[in-house]
Amino acid sequence: MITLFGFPYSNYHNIVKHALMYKGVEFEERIAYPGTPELLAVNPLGKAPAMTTDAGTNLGESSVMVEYIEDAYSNNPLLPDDIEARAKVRQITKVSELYLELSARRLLPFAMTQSQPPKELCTEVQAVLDRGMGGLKKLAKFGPYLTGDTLTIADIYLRYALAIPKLVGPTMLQWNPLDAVEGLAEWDALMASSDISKKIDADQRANAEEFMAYVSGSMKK
Ligand SMILES: N[C@@H](CCC(=O)N[C@@H](CS)C(=O)NCC(=O)O)C(=O)O
Repeated sequence: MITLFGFPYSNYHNIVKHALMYKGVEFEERIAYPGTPELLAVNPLGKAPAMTTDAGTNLGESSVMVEYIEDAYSNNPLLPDDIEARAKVRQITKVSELYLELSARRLLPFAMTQSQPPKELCTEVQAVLDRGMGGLKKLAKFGPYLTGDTLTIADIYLRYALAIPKLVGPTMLQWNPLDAVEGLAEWDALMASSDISKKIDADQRANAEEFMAYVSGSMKK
């Protein structure tokens, strides 16, 4: 059985968890925080999430894990058969990761400490977010899912990638990411309405206190 290491407060962890749940793959969720010996044993970077496959292979990087799950388990496909269409799904996934999640993540330390980031940093981050959103505007079909009538890896990835822009945007950039692309707010609500998303969001809320304790403990070190 697959073991998923990480913690439910993590948006990256939840990408992999959502894919496993959607595909109906049995897995054990083992709570592990970044940099701990348990996580370092399965991911040399010590980042969450990580995963041990049925065959005993240790994997890191959420996008790699999701692709592995798709390759290893054929039920409830998360990628289309057509290779051109598969590449378009991966393009949206990559845009979500590189331009929406990672750029906004630069403001996360300020959100955690409730401090104001430097203006220049906000300007830099906003420029990358605008570029990513500009790309999404052209790539997303909202039919109702990002590439048409079927949920794919891109939908799962964007849902959790958006968590960080949603967190830092309104307070630090006076910007709501859901207003940046027509149809995005409706898509976001649709994604949130699934039973899987509800379970993942509830698990995330339940992990908040423990995660905050981990953060304040690791900041004191
Ligand atoms: N590119 C990685 C990013 C994972 C990541 O940054 N996870 C965070 C938790 S949400 C983490 O482990 N942070 C601690 C660190 O960077 O040391 C992935 O896709 O899995």
